[in-house]
Amino acid sequence: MTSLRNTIVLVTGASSGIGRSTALRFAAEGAHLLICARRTERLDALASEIRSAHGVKVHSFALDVRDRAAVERSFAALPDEWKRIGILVNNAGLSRGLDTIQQGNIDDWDEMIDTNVKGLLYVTRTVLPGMVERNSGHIVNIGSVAGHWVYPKGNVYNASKFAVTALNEGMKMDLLGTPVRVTSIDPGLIETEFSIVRFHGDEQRAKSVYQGMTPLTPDDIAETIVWSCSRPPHVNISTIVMMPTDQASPTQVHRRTTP
Ligand code: NDP
Ligand code: 8X3
Repeated sequence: MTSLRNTIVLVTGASSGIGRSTALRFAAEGAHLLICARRTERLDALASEIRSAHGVKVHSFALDVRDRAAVERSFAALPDEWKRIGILVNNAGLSRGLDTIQQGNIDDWDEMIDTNVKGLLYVTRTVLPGMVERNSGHIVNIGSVAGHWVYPKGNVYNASKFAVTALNEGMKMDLLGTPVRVTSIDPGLIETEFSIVRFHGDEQRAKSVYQGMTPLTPDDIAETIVWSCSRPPHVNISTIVMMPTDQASPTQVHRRTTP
C-alpha cells in the first residue's frame, strides 16, 4: 500500500461531481488538497467542508483549464509548500450537445476540445516536469467509455475522450524509466451535472439519461481513483473501464421504465 497521508493532490474540476467527491475521498486518507475550477464559491464551500471534516490543508484557486497563460500563471504563483504535487487528477471536462456531425454546433466542439484535450495537456505539461524531477508522482486521467466506443451523435465528445485514451498511453510510454505512474479511469453513466451541462441546462432531458436504471455515483469513481493511487509503488493501474451493472456499452442500457 502507498500511504496518501500528507501527499499533495491536485484535482481539476473540483466544484462538482467526480472532482468534488475525489477531493473529499483523498482528504479522508490524510492528503492535502489543491482544488480548482471556475466556480470559486463552490470551491470555497468544499474547502471549508474538507478542513472541518478531515483537518487537512486545502488551497483552492479559480482556474479555467482552457486558458493556457492562466494555467501557467496559477501554478507559478502557488505558495512553495503547495508546489510539490504528488498526484494530479485531470478531471475537469464536459460534453456539450448530442447532435449529428452535420448539425453540430461548432462552439460546442471548441469547448469540448479546448477543455477535455487542450486543458488536460496544459495542466499536465505544467505539473509533470516537477514530478519527474522529484522522482515521484501519479497522473490520473478521467477518460470515459466514450473514449473506447463511439456512439451516434457522440462524435466530438468521443474524439476528445479517445484523445484522453491516447494521451494516457502516450504518457505511460514517455514516463517509462521514471517512477511516475499514469492511470486512466474510464466510466460509463454517472449521475452528476454532466448531462445538465451537455444539454445546456435542460434538466428534464438530463434526468431522462438516468431514468429507470441505476447509474454510478461520483463516490464510486472517487473510491476507484483513491484505490489506484494507493497501490504499492511497483504497481501501475493503467486503465479501468467501469460501468453501472445496468450498462454494457454506451448504447446498451437496461431500463426498468422507458425514458
Ligand atoms: P460535472 O459537470 O458534475 O463536473 C465537471 C467539472 O469540470 C466541474 O467541476 C467544472 O467546474 C469542471 N470544468 C468544466 N470545464 C472547466 C474548465 N474550462 N476549467 C476548469 N474546470 C472546468 O461532471 P462530472 O463530474 O461527471 O465530470 C467530470 C469528468 O468525468 C469529465 O471529464 C467528464 O467527461 C468525465 N466523465 C463523466 C461521466 C458521467 O457520466 N458523468 C462518465 C465518464 C466520464 P466549473 O464549471 O466550476 O469550472
Ligand atoms: C460520459 C459517458 O456515455 O455519456 O463520458 O459518453 S457517456
